[in-house]
Amino acid sequence: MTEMPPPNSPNPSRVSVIVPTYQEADSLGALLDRLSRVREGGLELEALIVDDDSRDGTEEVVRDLSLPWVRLITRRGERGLSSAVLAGLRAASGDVLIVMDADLSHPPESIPDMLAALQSGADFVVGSRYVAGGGTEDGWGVLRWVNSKVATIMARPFTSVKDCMSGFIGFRRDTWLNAQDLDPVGYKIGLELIVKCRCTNVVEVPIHFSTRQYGQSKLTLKVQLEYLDHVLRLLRWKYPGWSSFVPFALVGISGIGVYAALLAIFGVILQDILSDDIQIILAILLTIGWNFTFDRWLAFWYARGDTIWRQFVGFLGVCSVPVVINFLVTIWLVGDHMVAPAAGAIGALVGSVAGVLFNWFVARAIVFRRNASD
Ligand SMILES: Nc1nc2c(ncn2[C@@H]2O[C@H](COP(=O)(O)OP(=O)(O)OP(=O)(O)O)[C@@H](O)[C@H]2O)c(=O)[nH]1
Ligand SMILES: [Mg+2]
Repeated sequence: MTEMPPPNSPNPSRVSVIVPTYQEADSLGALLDRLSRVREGGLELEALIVDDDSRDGTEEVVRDLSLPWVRLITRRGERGLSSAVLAGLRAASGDVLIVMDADLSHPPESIPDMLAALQSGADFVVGSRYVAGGGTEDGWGVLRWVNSKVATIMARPFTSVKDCMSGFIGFRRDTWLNAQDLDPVGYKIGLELIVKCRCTNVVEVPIHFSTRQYGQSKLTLKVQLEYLDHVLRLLRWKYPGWSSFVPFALVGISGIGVYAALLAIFGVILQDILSDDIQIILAILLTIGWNFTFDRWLAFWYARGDTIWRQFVGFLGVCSVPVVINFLVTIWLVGDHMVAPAAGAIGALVGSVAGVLFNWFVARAIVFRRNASD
C-alpha cells in the first residue's frame, strides 16, 4: 500500500521557479532548455525570470523562445537580488516555490529531489554544496572558499544548515506567507527566509555547484560588506534583548576607561584651574555623554528617531541612580570602619554591576522605548 501524503503537502505538479537575473542573457537559453527537460518529467512548472532591466538581450532571448510557461518580469528603476526574489515570489502562482540563480551554477535537475524533500515533511529545502554528495567545481579559489566558510560561520547564531549561503532554495507557499518582517537587504535571501519563516525542518539536498560560464559575477566587495549589515539586522530581529544588552554592557565597560582617562588628563591640564570636585563632575558628565552617544547608536538603535535632547535628559536621570548607589555604599562601608580606598573600590564595583543592569532595564523601559512597529 502506498502511503498518502499529509493533507497539507504540496501538489508537486505546481511549481514556480523564480530566477533573478541581471545581465545573464548568455546563460538563459541553456537554463530554460534544462528546465524544460525537468518539466517533461511530469511537472507543471512555471519559470519567472525577474530581470532588473539588464538591456543585454534578456528580453529578446525570452521573447524569441516564446515558451508559454516562462514569464519575464522586468523591473525598471529598481535593483537588488533580494528584492527581485521577493517580487518573483509575490508574482508566482505555484504551491511550491523554488529560487535559483540564472548562471547555471545550480542544477535544475535537482528540483525533483527538492520537491521530494518538501513532500516528506521538510519546511525548507536548500541545494547544498556542503553535504555528502554535494560539492563545488574545481577551481574555486582559496579566497572564495574562505569567504563562503566565514560567511557560513557568521550565520551560526541563526541556523545549523551547512550551506545556508546557498541561493538554491525551495519551500511551500504557506511557509513564505508566514514570514515576518522580510527585509530585502543583502544577497542572502535564503538565510533571511530560513530565519524569518522560523523554519525548523530544513533539509539539504546535495548539489554540484558549477562555476559560471558566461557573464560576470555580481558578488562584489560591496555586496560582501552588506552581508555584515544583514547579519546584524538578523541578530537584532532574532535576539532583540541580547543584541541590545551586550553592546550596552561593552559601552559601559568602555565608559570606565573613559572616566579614568579623563580624570588623569584633567589632573594634569586643569589642576590649577578647577577644583577636584568640579573635575570629577565634569568627567562624570562627559562619560555619561560618551555612553549616551554609543548606547543610542549601538544598543538602542531602534529609538534613534526620537528627540535626542529628551532622551539625553532621561538618560542623565537614569544614570544618576547608580552613581548615588555607588556613593551610598562607599559612605556605609567607611562608616563601618573600612578603610576609604577599599570602600571606594567595593562601592564602585557594586555601583557598576547594579548600574549596568538598572540602567539598561530602565533606559529601555523609559528613555528608549520601542514603537509597536519596531
Ligand atoms: N534581478 C536581479 N538579479 C540579480 C542581481 N544581482 C545578482 N542577481 C542574480 O542573482 C544570481 C546570483 O548572482 P551571481 O552574480 O551569480 O552571484 P554568485 O552566484 O554569488 O557569484 P558567481 O557565481 O561567482 O557569479 C544571478 O542569477 C544574478 O543574475 C540584481 O541586482 N537584480
Ligand atoms: Mg552565481
